[in-house]
Amino acid sequence: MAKGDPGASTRGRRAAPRSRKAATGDPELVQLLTPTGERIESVTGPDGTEYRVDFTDEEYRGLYRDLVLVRKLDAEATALQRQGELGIWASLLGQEAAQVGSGRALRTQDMAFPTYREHGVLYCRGIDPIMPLGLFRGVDQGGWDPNEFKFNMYTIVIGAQTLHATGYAMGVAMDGKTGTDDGEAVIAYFGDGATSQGDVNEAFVWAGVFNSPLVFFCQNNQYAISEPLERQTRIPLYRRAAGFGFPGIRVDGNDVLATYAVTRHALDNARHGQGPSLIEAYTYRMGAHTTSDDPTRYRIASEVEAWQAKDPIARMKAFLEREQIADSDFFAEVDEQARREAIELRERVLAMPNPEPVTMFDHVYPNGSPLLDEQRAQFNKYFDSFEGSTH
Ligand SMILES: Cc1ncc(C[n+]2csc(CCOP(=O)(O)OP(=O)(O)O)c2C)c(N)n1
Ligand SMILES: [Mg+2]
Repeated sequence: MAKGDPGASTRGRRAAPRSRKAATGDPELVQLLTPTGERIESVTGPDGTEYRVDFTDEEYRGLYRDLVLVRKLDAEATALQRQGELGIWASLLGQEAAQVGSGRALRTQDMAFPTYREHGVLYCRGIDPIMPLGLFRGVDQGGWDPNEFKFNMYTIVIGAQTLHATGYAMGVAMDGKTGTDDGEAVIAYFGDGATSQGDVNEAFVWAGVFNSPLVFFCQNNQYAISEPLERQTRIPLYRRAAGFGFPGIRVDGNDVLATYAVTRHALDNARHGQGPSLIEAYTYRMGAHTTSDDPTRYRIASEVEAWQAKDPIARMKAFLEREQIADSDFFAEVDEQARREAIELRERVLAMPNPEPVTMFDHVYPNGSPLLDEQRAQFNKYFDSFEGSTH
């Protein structure tokens, strides 16, 4: 995986794409890389903002590597669940560009609040991918230090993290950490279904009224489990922002370059004290909601096929090939790295020790509680009643 911050270095920059300059076909969708891998030099958003990226060849290759590694690790986790090694897995298949593009747009000091599907953002934040697997294997509580990685805990309660992010962002502003190039911004991830939750709408109100340094990043993957988008909204989701008094924009979430450009712009506005915004990353959940779901029950194969033609990795590969930024040796080397990392991840998952059952009572409260102590004692007595029990 490419380390560091794509777009931050000024060496070896590609001044302009070698492919044709084109205007975006859809004014409601910011796109810098078409599904066939053609580069669009820049796109002007509805408010006049010009979106472009200015990457070196190495940075372009780094983004491709991220996309491939994230997809492979996700596929390995799905396989592990199918073999009974994880309790459940929420795959990000199809959403790699939305996550890598936004994840790489974050600066080191920015704080992210994820859902349960943000494995690609987690990866970009430098967290060991084994961490969420412990959670989904049920052998630990999936903990990492949010302050160390600037990436909060996975949140299963739909939309709740948008309120946490809003409170956190209000605190960032109150601490005077905005207003400069080094200011801190906050990003809250959530899905299309979450936009129907009260929590998310309350977060919009508070962030708007307090002009908080927050980017609401909605991955519209077209479904909330089996509920399609048309059951959530009658207008494009990004337009809801206007009603809360801040800007909204829709980006092609299968385009890692446009997602990066739009997110970086929104984060920079936030860190400079210009308040929140909503990004709707228009994408598609190519797999099941989780491994417990069977999407063939509620959607037709032709829809999935239509989105496969918009695959985020295939278009990036087509671009790198067309522009001769990468050759077959590079692609083979990335595939080999992905294969090695997946094997290593599998070995580490299988080697994870089972926790002692009584540890489920740990970490519930920072200083314990009499009720919990009583329950622990009852549990120990029950557990000891089994022949040969040790703990
Ligand atoms: C408050 C709450 N209600 C219901 C659920 C059950 N649930 C889990 S995922 C999900 C759908 C979420 O859809 P969306 O926000 O589009 O996110 P996606 O899973 O598509 O990324 C629901 C209803 C929950 N976890 N939390
Ligand atoms: Mg969804």
